[in-house]
This record gives sequence, structure tokens and C-alpha cells, in this order.
Amino acid sequence: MTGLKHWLLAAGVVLFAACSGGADGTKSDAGAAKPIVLGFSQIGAESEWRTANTVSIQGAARDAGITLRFSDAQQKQENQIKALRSFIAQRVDVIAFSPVVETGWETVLREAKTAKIPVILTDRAVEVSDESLYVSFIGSDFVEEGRRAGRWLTEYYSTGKGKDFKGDINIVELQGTVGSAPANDRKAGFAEIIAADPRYKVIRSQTGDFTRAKGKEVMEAFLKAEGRKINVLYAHNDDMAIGAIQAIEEAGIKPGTEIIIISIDGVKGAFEAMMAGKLNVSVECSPLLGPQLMSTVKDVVAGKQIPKRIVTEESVFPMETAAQEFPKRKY
Ligand code: GZL
Repeated sequence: MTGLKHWLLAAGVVLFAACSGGADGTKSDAGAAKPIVLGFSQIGAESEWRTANTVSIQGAARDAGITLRFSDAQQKQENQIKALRSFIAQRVDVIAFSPVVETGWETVLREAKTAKIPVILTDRAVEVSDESLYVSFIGSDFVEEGRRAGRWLTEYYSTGKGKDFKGDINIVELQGTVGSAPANDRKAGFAEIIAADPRYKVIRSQTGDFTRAKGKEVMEAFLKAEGRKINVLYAHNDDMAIGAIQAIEEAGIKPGTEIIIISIDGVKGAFEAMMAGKLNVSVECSPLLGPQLMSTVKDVVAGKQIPKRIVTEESVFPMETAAQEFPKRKY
């Protein structure tokens, strides 16, 4: 066998081992198992929550000895699809991603399945005709988060500080990214709870795309149209609520007292707003999914049985307990 053939054979073996990522535990010459290679497509950096989620994933990959190939889609689905296709071409061992919207994933997920690369969903869900296109979905129950927001509000006006309030309770709603699972589900869960009492009226509802800037801009429009008729703001995340608080104050209205504000995530900015008396409650939505994702990646590579749905445990933080909770917060 010529030197070239020896070289090609050797190269082929190296490429094969590198391509397979050693996921099946193939040993290197030195006998050490090759690290698992995980391709991760992140939505972007639109909120404090997202930033904390990225820190959790990158730190957990490092701690787990997993090689992370990370891409930021700047909140564009087409960038996520490009990233998934790139991971398939690179023959990573596992793909994980947080889908910016629920639909439009069928084709690229079929490409991953054809390439025999398992896919794990984190944070947000997808709508597909064939659930075998992904191994597991690790994330919150957004409908329950919306229900928790609705329950806090109905308790506030039935037995809490608002119990003597008479007449309709006019609500404006800042929705998350159009078409995203958290926006769809948080809206549905909240509506389900307030439907029990006709006094609750959602008089305006519009997307603020989960960002502070857009949340402020849309709240300015709500205030221009409805002014002091607004009793309550329900924001699908803390960042939009914090932007809206700026708009409310600039309109000469007191957030947290003249307009009751409910939001979701439980990020540091929300605790600071609650301690300042400007936000009434934040429903927790934990971004700390990194460790759970990495242990699931290792289990997938090891061929273990994986639960289709892994729900993160969460709580509700009213302003009254914000100061005592704040020192314990990890994001
Ligand atoms: C929820 C996550 C949402 C957060 C927002 O799991 O997808 O996206 O609530 C973030 O802050 O932008």
C-alpha cells in the first residue's frame, strides 16, 4: 500500500472519528473519550432573561466538558434555520435550540433526523406534525405562568389592596414576540383566569417583542389612547414592564399604585422595580436551563430513555417579599 493510501486511510479514520464527534464513546489514541459536540442556536439577546439563559448554557457546557458551538440568531427564524443546517453539515453530536416562534421548523428538523442528529428543544416549544422530530422539550409551562398572573390579579381585587375598587378593571397587555410560544400561552393562561369575572376587560393588547424599548413605545401609545382609564398593565416579560414603567412615569402617573403592573420572568430589574414600589408582582420563569440541558445531552448520547417533556419548577414573587428574596436570586 503506497504512502498516499496509508495517509488517506489515516485521514479517513481521523475525519470519521472527528465527524462522529466521538459521541459513541470512541476513544482517541490517548484512550480519552472525545468530548461531545453540541450545536446550540440561541434566539438573541433581547432581554435580561435571554442573557441569563445564555450564561447558564455556556457555563453548564464548560462544567460538563461539552464542546459548545453557539450561534446568536438576533431574533430571526431564518438565522436559526441557517445555524441548524450548519450544525448538521458539521456533524455535531447533538443539536439544541430555543425556537423564536412555534411554526416553520418541520423541514430543517427532518434534515436533522435524516442526518441522525438528535434535537433537544429548550425554553420554547415548536408546532410539528411529527413529535419524533425532537427528543425532548425542556422549559416552563407558559400557560400556567399566564394563569398565575391572572390569579394574582383576581386575588388583588377580591381580597387584596384592590378589594374596595368598584366598576370595570381596565387592562392593557404587552404581548411577547408575535407567534412565540410564551406570547401565545401567557395570553391564553391569563385570559382563562380573568374570564370568570366580567369586570376584567382587556382594552388594548399589542406586542412589545419582549424588549424594554418596544415596551415603552407601545405603553406610550396605550397611555395616549386610554390615559387614566387604564387600571392594570399585564406584560408578558419584565423587560417590557420596565420600559412601560418609564412611559407611565413620564405621563405623570404612579406605576405600582395608580396602574397595577404584573409581569413575568423574575429578573433582577423586576426585583429592583418591586423594591421601588413600581411593579406589583413578577411570575418566575427560570432561564437557568443549562445544567438540565447538559445532563439531557449526555443521556441522549449514552442512549438513555429521555422524557419528552421536562418542566422547570417556578414560583411567584409579589413586591411585598421582593426585598427578602432579592439576595437569593441567581439571575
Ligand atoms: C421564556 C422566554 C422569554 C422570556 C423573555 O421562556 O422564551 O423570552 O420571558 C425572553 O424575557 O425574551
